[in-house]
Amino acid sequence: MKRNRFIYLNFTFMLSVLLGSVLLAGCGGSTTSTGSTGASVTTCGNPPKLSKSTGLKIGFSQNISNSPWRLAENKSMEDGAKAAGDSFVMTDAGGQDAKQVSDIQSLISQNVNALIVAPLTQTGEVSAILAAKKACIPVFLVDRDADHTLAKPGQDYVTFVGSDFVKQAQLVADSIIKATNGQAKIIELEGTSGATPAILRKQGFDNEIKSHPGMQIVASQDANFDRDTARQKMQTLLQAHPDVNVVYAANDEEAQGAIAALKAAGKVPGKDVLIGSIDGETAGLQSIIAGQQLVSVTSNPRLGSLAYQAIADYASGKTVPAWVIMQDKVYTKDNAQANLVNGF
Ligand code: GYE
Repeated sequence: MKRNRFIYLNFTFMLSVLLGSVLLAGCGGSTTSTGSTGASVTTCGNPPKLSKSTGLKIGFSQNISNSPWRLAENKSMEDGAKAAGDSFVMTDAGGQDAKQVSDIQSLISQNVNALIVAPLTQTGEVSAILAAKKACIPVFLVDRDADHTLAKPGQDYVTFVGSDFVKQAQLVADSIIKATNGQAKIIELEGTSGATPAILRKQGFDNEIKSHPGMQIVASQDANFDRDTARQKMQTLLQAHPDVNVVYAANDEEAQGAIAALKAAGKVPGKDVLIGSIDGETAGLQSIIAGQQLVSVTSNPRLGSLAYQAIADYASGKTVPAWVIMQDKVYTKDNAQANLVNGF
């Protein structure tokens, strides 16, 4: 009797173990443990391996779709999926970290094979990136990176596909230093607070002008990478600093806002005030051609081909570098017209 009971208990135990693992596999879960570094380690790889290599279901989490840059990026991601023969689901967080976290969670529960995430900020989406890892879904960050002290490329996510933001800002600074002979009173319009390109573009610009004592930043404000926010901030800043002769804007949309505010204040952009920014969007190129903007360094939004190449390489077991760098160009009056076709 005792022996029968033992066999029975043993049987139910084994049955529940079996059932548990079937359930876990079904929802794409994994067993996790905490390694010596405190980082979570999944049984499906660090980062998780791709469960298949063709006919993937790709989830793309966009942080906001409010500008030509973002629309060009969305198209590039969708086109890339088509070209690869993958299916594509996209979410749009409307500029809210909390919404982007729940978007990513929803893509995880839709059992996507891989996630492409354009995080709004460096820290805001980290919890969701780690949740995807836990659910055995490899994550590819595009356009903006995450804080490496909280989530590491090559470990928690596969890679960051995007531009060298420090270099972009250095190139803008170099153009401005040259055009002003190192004498400038500058208004700096920053990008969305906490976003990688905002942080690194400020760092790159501020460091580059440091060795030129005649280059002085008189005011620096967050304009959220947004045209109308920049216009309003610029309007107020111009009242306090009517003698500025340079605007450095973190993207072309902000530069467009600054140009509008300068015109409204009776100033001639491109003459009274030189403007430098980043992106290479059509509006920026047209402003350069019209003599109203000095320079725009590209930040190519068409990251799809690099992203899907990284996914294909990862699926075939090739090593994907922690950073897949998008190469950028400098647009000035010398090449703006010829590159108008590359605008967006
Ligand atoms: O420069 C800007 C956008 O994250 C690199 O974000 C991107 C930047 C881009 O809003 O226009």
